[in-house]
Amino acid sequence: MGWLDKLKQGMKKTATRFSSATVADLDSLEEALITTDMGVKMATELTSLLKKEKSENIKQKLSDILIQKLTPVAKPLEIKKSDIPFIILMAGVNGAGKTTTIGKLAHQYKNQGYSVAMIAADTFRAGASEQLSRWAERTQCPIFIGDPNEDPAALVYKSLEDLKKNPVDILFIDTAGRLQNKTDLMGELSKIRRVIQKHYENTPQETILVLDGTSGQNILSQVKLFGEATPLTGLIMTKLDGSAKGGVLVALADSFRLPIYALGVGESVDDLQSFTAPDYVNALLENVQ
Ligand SMILES: Nc1nc2c(ncn2[C@@H]2O[C@H](COP(=O)(O)OP(=O)(O)O)[C@@H](O)[C@H]2O)c(=O)[nH]1
Ligand SMILES: [Mg+2]
Repeated sequence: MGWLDKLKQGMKKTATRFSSATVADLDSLEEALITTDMGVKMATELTSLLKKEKSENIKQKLSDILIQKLTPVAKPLEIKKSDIPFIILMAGVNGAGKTTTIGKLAHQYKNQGYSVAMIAADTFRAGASEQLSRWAERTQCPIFIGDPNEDPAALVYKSLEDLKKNPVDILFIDTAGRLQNKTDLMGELSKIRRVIQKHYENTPQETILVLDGTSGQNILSQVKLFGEATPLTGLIMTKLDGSAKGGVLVALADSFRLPIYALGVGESVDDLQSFTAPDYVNALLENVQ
Protein backbone atom coordinates (compact mmCIF):
# COMPACT_ATOMS: atom_id res chain seq x y z
CA MET A 1 0.00 0.00 0.00
CA GLY A 2 1.32 3.43 -0.90
CA TRP A 3 1.69 6.02 1.82
CA LEU A 4 -1.19 8.15 0.62
CA ASP A 5 -3.45 5.11 0.71
CA LYS A 6 -2.28 4.52 4.26
CA LEU A 7 -2.95 8.16 4.98
CA LYS A 8 -6.43 7.90 3.48
CA GLN A 9 -7.03 4.79 5.54
CA GLY A 10 -5.88 6.65 8.62
CA MET A 11 -8.24 9.46 7.79
CA LYS A 12 -11.22 7.22 7.14
CA LYS A 13 -12.86 8.49 10.31
CA THR A 14 -12.52 11.99 9.00
CA ALA A 15 -13.67 10.99 5.57
CA THR A 16 -16.76 9.28 6.92
CA ARG A 17 -17.69 12.43 8.75
CA PHE A 18 -17.11 14.43 5.61
CA SER A 19 -19.33 12.15 3.58
CA SER A 20 -22.31 13.05 5.73
CA ALA A 21 -21.55 16.72 5.15
CA THR A 22 -22.20 17.94 1.69
CA VAL A 23 -20.51 21.12 0.61
CA ALA A 24 -23.93 22.50 -0.20
CA ASP A 25 -24.70 22.33 3.49
CA LEU A 26 -21.97 24.49 4.94
CA ASP A 27 -23.03 24.15 8.56
CA SER A 28 -22.60 20.42 8.49
CA LEU A 29 -19.33 20.89 6.63
CA GLU A 30 -18.18 23.17 9.45
CA GLU A 31 -19.02 20.44 11.94
CA ALA A 32 -17.14 17.89 9.86
CA LEU A 33 -14.10 20.16 9.68
CA ILE A 34 -14.11 20.54 13.45
CA THR A 35 -14.09 16.77 13.87
CA THR A 36 -10.90 16.54 11.79
CA ASP A 37 -9.17 18.33 14.66
CA MET A 38 -8.34 21.45 12.73
CA GLY A 39 -9.89 23.45 15.55
CA VAL A 40 -13.09 25.46 15.89
CA LYS A 41 -11.43 28.74 14.92
CA MET A 42 -10.00 27.31 11.69
CA ALA A 43 -13.23 25.51 10.77
CA THR A 44 -15.28 28.66 11.33
CA GLU A 45 -12.85 30.76 9.32
CA LEU A 46 -12.94 28.31 6.41
CA THR A 47 -16.70 28.03 6.43
CA SER A 48 -17.22 31.77 6.42
CA LEU A 49 -14.80 32.10 3.50
CA LEU A 50 -16.81 29.44 1.66
CA LYS A 51 -20.09 31.20 2.43
CA LYS A 52 -18.80 34.20 0.50
CA GLU A 53 -17.74 32.05 -2.43
CA LYS A 54 -19.71 32.87 -5.56
CA SER A 55 -18.64 30.00 -7.79
CA GLU A 56 -20.40 26.65 -7.88
CA ASN A 57 -17.30 24.71 -7.03
CA ILE A 58 -17.08 25.08 -3.27
CA LYS A 59 -15.09 21.89 -2.82
CA GLN A 60 -12.44 23.20 -5.20
CA LYS A 61 -12.34 26.45 -3.27
CA LEU A 62 -11.93 24.62 0.05
CA SER A 63 -9.18 22.53 -1.45
CA ASP A 64 -7.41 25.64 -2.80
CA ILE A 65 -7.52 27.38 0.58
CA LEU A 66 -6.16 24.34 2.41
CA ILE A 67 -3.38 23.83 -0.12
CA GLN A 68 -2.45 27.48 0.21
CA LYS A 69 -2.25 27.15 4.00
CA LEU A 70 -0.21 23.94 3.94
CA THR A 71 2.22 24.62 1.10
CA PRO A 72 4.52 26.95 3.08
CA VAL A 73 5.05 24.34 5.84
CA ALA A 74 5.40 21.28 3.61
CA LYS A 75 9.18 21.35 3.44
CA PRO A 76 11.63 18.48 3.38
CA LEU A 77 14.43 18.34 5.92
CA GLU A 78 17.57 19.48 4.14
CA ILE A 79 21.04 18.49 5.21
CA LYS A 80 23.51 21.20 4.32
CA LYS A 81 26.85 19.71 3.37
CA SER A 82 28.57 22.89 4.59
CA ASP A 83 27.08 22.31 8.03
CA ILE A 84 28.58 18.94 8.82
CA PRO A 85 28.43 17.53 11.46
CA PHE A 86 24.73 18.15 11.08
CA ILE A 87 23.22 17.71 14.53
CA ILE A 88 19.55 16.88 14.93
CA LEU A 89 18.02 17.03 18.41
CA MET A 90 14.74 15.13 18.71
CA ALA A 91 12.19 16.31 21.25
CA GLY A 92 8.66 15.24 22.09
CA VAL A 93 6.51 13.61 24.75
CA ASN A 94 6.88 9.95 25.62
CA GLY A 95 5.52 7.68 22.94
CA ALA A 96 5.35 10.38 20.25
CA GLY A 97 7.70 8.40 18.00
CA LYS A 98 11.10 10.06 18.50
CA THR A 99 13.17 6.89 18.62
CA THR A 100 11.36 5.24 15.73
CA THR A 101 11.63 8.39 13.63
CA ILE A 102 15.39 8.58 14.26
CA GLY A 103 15.65 4.98 13.00
CA LYS A 104 13.69 5.79 9.86
CA LEU A 105 15.65 8.99 9.14
CA ALA A 106 18.98 7.29 9.78
CA HIS A 107 18.00 4.62 7.26
CA GLN A 108 17.16 7.27 4.63
CA TYR A 109 20.38 9.21 5.14
CA LYS A 110 22.55 6.11 5.16
CA ASN A 111 20.98 5.16 1.83
CA GLN A 112 21.90 8.60 0.53
CA GLY A 113 25.51 7.95 1.45
CA TYR A 114 25.84 9.96 4.65
CA SER A 115 27.57 8.60 7.72
CA VAL A 116 25.22 8.73 10.69
CA ALA A 117 25.58 8.32 14.47
CA MET A 118 23.10 8.37 17.35
CA ILE A 119 23.19 9.36 21.00
CA ALA A 120 20.66 7.64 23.28
CA ALA A 121 20.17 10.63 25.58
CA ASP A 122 16.90 9.24 26.92
CA THR A 123 18.63 7.64 29.88
CA PHE A 124 15.59 7.67 32.16
CA ARG A 125 13.22 5.18 30.62
CA ALA A 126 14.27 1.56 30.93
CA GLY A 127 14.44 0.09 27.46
CA ALA A 128 14.86 3.40 25.65
CA SER A 129 18.55 2.84 24.90
CA GLU A 130 17.93 -0.77 23.86
CA GLN A 131 15.24 0.40 21.46
CA LEU A 132 17.56 2.92 19.82
CA SER A 133 20.34 0.31 19.79
CA ARG A 134 18.17 -1.99 17.71
CA TRP A 135 17.70 0.81 15.18
CA ALA A 136 21.44 1.53 15.24
CA GLU A 137 22.13 -2.12 14.51
CA ARG A 138 19.60 -2.29 11.67
CA THR A 139 20.91 0.87 10.06
CA GLN A 140 24.54 0.09 10.93
CA CYS A 141 25.17 3.34 12.74
CA PRO A 142 27.46 3.87 15.73
CA ILE A 143 25.52 4.64 18.90
CA PHE A 144 26.42 6.23 22.23
CA ILE A 145 24.65 4.85 25.28
CA GLY A 146 24.77 6.07 28.86
CA ASP A 147 24.37 4.31 32.18
CA PRO A 148 20.82 4.13 33.55
CA ASN A 149 19.83 7.60 34.79
CA GLU A 150 23.10 9.15 33.67
CA ASP A 151 22.81 12.88 33.11
CA PRO A 152 21.86 13.15 29.41
CA ALA A 153 23.98 16.27 28.94
CA ALA A 154 27.04 14.47 30.34
CA LEU A 155 26.47 11.62 27.90
CA VAL A 156 26.18 14.10 25.03
CA TYR A 157 29.41 15.75 26.14
CA LYS A 158 31.34 12.46 26.20
CA SER A 159 29.88 11.39 22.86
CA LEU A 160 30.82 14.64 21.15
CA GLU A 161 34.38 14.33 22.45
CA ASP A 162 34.54 10.87 20.92
CA LEU A 163 32.97 12.03 17.65
CA LYS A 164 35.72 14.63 17.25
CA LYS A 165 38.05 11.67 16.77
CA ASN A 166 35.57 9.67 14.67
CA PRO A 167 33.56 12.29 12.80
CA VAL A 168 30.21 11.61 11.11
CA ASP A 169 28.03 13.66 8.75
CA ILE A 170 24.78 13.47 10.69
CA LEU A 171 24.21 13.02 14.41
CA PHE A 172 20.83 12.26 15.97
CA ILE A 173 20.28 12.95 19.65
CA ASP A 174 17.32 11.10 21.17
CA THR A 175 15.89 12.71 24.32
CA ALA A 176 13.48 11.77 27.10
CA GLY A 177 10.01 13.19 26.77
CA ARG A 178 9.12 13.95 30.32
CA LEU A 179 6.50 16.64 30.33
CA GLN A 180 5.34 16.69 33.95
CA ASN A 181 7.15 19.87 34.58
CA LYS A 182 8.03 22.65 32.18
CA THR A 183 11.04 23.75 34.22
CA ASP A 184 12.53 20.24 34.08
CA LEU A 185 11.98 19.98 30.39
CA MET A 186 13.42 23.39 29.70
CA GLY A 187 16.36 22.68 32.00
CA GLU A 188 17.20 19.39 30.36
CA LEU A 189 16.87 20.51 26.75
CA SER A 190 18.81 23.72 27.29
CA LYS A 191 21.55 21.88 29.15
CA ILE A 192 21.97 19.51 26.21
CA ARG A 193 22.00 22.48 23.82
CA ARG A 194 24.66 24.27 25.84
CA VAL A 195 26.86 21.17 25.78
CA ILE A 196 26.45 20.85 22.00
CA GLN A 197 27.26 24.51 21.52
CA LYS A 198 30.45 24.14 23.54
CA HIS A 199 31.63 21.81 20.81
CA TYR A 200 30.04 23.36 17.74
CA GLU A 201 28.75 26.90 17.38
CA ASN A 202 25.33 27.46 15.85
CA THR A 203 24.22 23.93 16.56
CA PRO A 204 22.09 21.88 16.77
CA GLN A 205 21.13 22.74 13.22
CA GLU A 206 17.75 21.16 13.82
CA THR A 207 15.58 20.70 16.89
CA ILE A 208 12.64 18.67 15.71
CA LEU A 209 9.51 18.19 17.76
CA VAL A 210 7.91 14.80 17.10
CA LEU A 211 4.13 14.75 17.51
CA ASP A 212 1.75 11.82 17.75
CA GLY A 213 -0.89 12.48 15.09
CA THR A 214 -3.52 10.68 17.15
CA SER A 215 -3.36 13.11 20.07
CA GLY A 216 -5.77 15.62 18.58
CA GLN A 217 -5.84 19.25 19.60
CA ASN A 218 -3.43 18.48 22.44
CA ILE A 219 -0.74 18.63 19.77
CA LEU A 220 -1.06 22.41 19.63
CA SER A 221 -0.31 22.83 23.32
CA GLN A 222 2.69 20.52 22.96
CA VAL A 223 4.16 22.69 20.23
CA LYS A 224 3.57 25.75 22.36
CA LEU A 225 5.10 24.23 25.50
CA PHE A 226 8.16 22.74 23.80
CA GLY A 227 8.60 25.89 21.77
CA GLU A 228 8.79 27.86 25.02
CA ALA A 229 11.32 25.37 26.41
CA THR A 230 13.65 25.30 23.42
CA PRO A 231 13.86 26.91 19.96
CA LEU A 232 12.23 24.48 17.52
CA THR A 233 13.16 24.35 13.84
CA GLY A 234 10.58 21.89 12.57
CA LEU A 235 7.97 19.23 13.24
CA ILE A 236 7.41 15.60 12.34
CA MET A 237 3.96 14.07 12.79
CA THR A 238 3.71 10.32 13.34
CA LYS A 239 0.97 7.68 13.33
CA LEU A 240 -0.97 9.13 10.43
CA ASP A 241 -1.64 5.53 9.42
CA GLY A 242 -3.66 5.02 12.59
CA SER A 243 -6.86 6.72 13.55
CA ALA A 244 -5.40 10.13 12.91
CA LYS A 245 -7.63 13.05 12.26
CA GLY A 246 -5.46 14.79 9.75
CA GLY A 247 -6.96 18.24 10.08
CA VAL A 248 -4.59 18.96 12.92
CA LEU A 249 -1.88 19.60 10.32
CA VAL A 250 -3.95 22.51 9.07
CA ALA A 251 -4.25 23.87 12.59
CA LEU A 252 -0.48 23.51 13.03
CA ALA A 253 0.25 25.31 9.77
CA ASP A 254 -2.11 28.07 10.80
CA SER A 255 -0.89 28.51 14.38
CA PHE A 256 2.87 28.04 14.00
CA ARG A 257 4.96 28.64 10.92
CA LEU A 258 7.20 25.66 11.60
CA PRO A 259 8.01 23.40 8.67
CA ILE A 260 6.48 19.93 8.81
CA TYR A 261 9.39 17.84 7.58
CA ALA A 262 7.86 14.39 7.41
CA LEU A 263 4.92 12.21 8.29
CA GLY A 264 5.11 8.83 9.96
CA VAL A 265 2.78 6.34 8.32
CA GLY A 266 3.71 3.09 10.04
CA GLU A 267 6.20 1.34 12.27
CA SER A 268 8.60 -0.02 9.68
CA VAL A 269 11.75 1.58 8.45
CA ASP A 270 10.28 2.86 5.18
CA ASP A 271 7.19 4.36 6.75
CA LEU A 272 8.32 7.97 6.80
CA GLN A 273 7.35 10.33 4.02
CA SER A 274 7.70 13.94 3.14
CA PHE A 275 4.37 15.38 2.15
CA THR A 276 3.06 17.64 -0.53
CA ALA A 277 0.11 19.84 0.25
CA PRO A 278 -2.04 18.89 -2.79
CA ASP A 279 -1.77 15.14 -2.14
CA TYR A 280 -2.49 15.62 1.51
CA VAL A 281 -5.54 17.80 0.90
CA ASN A 282 -6.84 15.35 -1.70
CA ALA A 283 -6.64 12.56 0.82
CA LEU A 284 -8.30 14.71 3.47
CA LEU A 285 -11.21 15.80 1.25
CA GLU A 286 -11.62 12.57 -0.68
CA ASN A 287 -15.08 11.84 0.64
CA VAL A 288 -16.55 15.31 0.45
CA GLN A 289 -19.44 15.41 -2.01
N1 LIG B 1 1.48 3.15 13.54
C1 LIG B 1 2.57 3.88 13.79
N2 LIG B 1 3.27 3.68 14.91
C2 LIG B 1 4.36 4.43 15.14
C3 LIG B 1 4.78 5.44 14.24
N3 LIG B 1 5.88 6.02 14.76
C4 LIG B 1 6.14 5.38 15.93
N4 LIG B 1 5.22 4.43 16.17
C5 LIG B 1 5.11 3.53 17.33
O1 LIG B 1 4.79 4.29 18.48
C6 LIG B 1 5.39 3.74 19.63
C7 LIG B 1 6.24 4.78 20.35
O2 LIG B 1 7.32 5.15 19.50
P1 LIG B 1 8.74 5.57 20.06
O3 LIG B 1 9.60 5.81 18.89
O4 LIG B 1 9.20 4.59 21.07
O5 LIG B 1 8.36 6.93 20.78
P2 LIG B 1 9.27 7.85 21.74
O6 LIG B 1 8.87 7.55 23.15
O7 LIG B 1 8.90 9.26 21.38
O8 LIG B 1 10.69 7.54 21.44
C8 LIG B 1 6.22 2.54 19.15
O9 LIG B 1 5.48 1.37 19.35
C9 LIG B 1 6.40 2.82 17.66
O10 LIG B 1 6.56 1.64 16.91
C10 LIG B 1 3.99 5.66 13.04
O11 LIG B 1 4.24 6.53 12.20
N5 LIG B 1 2.90 4.85 12.88
MG1 LIG C 1 12.17 6.94 22.74
